[in-house]
Amino acid sequence: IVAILIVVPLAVLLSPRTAQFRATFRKKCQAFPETSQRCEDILRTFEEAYFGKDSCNFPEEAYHQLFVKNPFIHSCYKTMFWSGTKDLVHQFTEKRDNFITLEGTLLGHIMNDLTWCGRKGTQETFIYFCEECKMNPVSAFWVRASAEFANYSCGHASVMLNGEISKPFDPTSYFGSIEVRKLMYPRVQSLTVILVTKNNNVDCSHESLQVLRNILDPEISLYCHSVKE
Ligand code: C8R
Repeated sequence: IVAILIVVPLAVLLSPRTAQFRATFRKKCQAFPETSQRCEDILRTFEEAYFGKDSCNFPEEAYHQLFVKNPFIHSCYKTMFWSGTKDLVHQFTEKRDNFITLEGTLLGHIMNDLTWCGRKGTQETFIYFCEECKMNPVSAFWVRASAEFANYSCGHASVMLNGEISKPFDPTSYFGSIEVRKLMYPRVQSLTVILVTKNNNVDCSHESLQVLRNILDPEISLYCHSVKE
């Protein structure tokens, strides 16, 4: 009985979840009327990236076709980045159409909150134990997507940072290690930090914003406002 109690749930966890994953993917893809006719094609291109591959040392280049075939179509000057403020930034941008986050774009919206991976010798999607290695199909997707999103941005960009953590700007985050480094003058003219705090005891003089200034292209103006949550 003990063996059954262990083996059966494990077998369920390790079995392919292709149909379930596809249903979720299609549903989220349909939310974009302008591309809803192409969802099957988008799904196929997406699956080609990881089908038959193991999760570890997964190359971000695997998603090259996905981004070539589905370029961004939003206004590049509305770009809103974030780090450590995922829920807050989406509450903020939901009500405003002058800002767009990666999750407001087709691929970012579909992949947000999903986990997926393949396995050698199968043409299936698995959804458990996919993120055990540093570079896995999920992290590789966000590496590629954040680089594409930042490369596409233009004009006056914004970023919402968390004033309640020790490093509101963390050079090892996706924002700090990928997006900031892709912002180049004159395509991007300024970056405005929205530093969110709970009780105003953190402000824009925070040392971690100096680190941001030092990494950002010197010709790009850096502005900052601290706001109370
Ligand atoms: N970006 C990165 N990671 C994202 C993401 C996204 O749009 N969307 C989701 N769901 N994730 P963090 P960060 C997941 O540490 O590292 C882009 C990934 O699984 O708070 O600076 C976006 O454009 C990832 O592991 O922030 C944004 O500007 C965590 O959420 C930065 O990069 C990352 O959350 C945010 O990445």
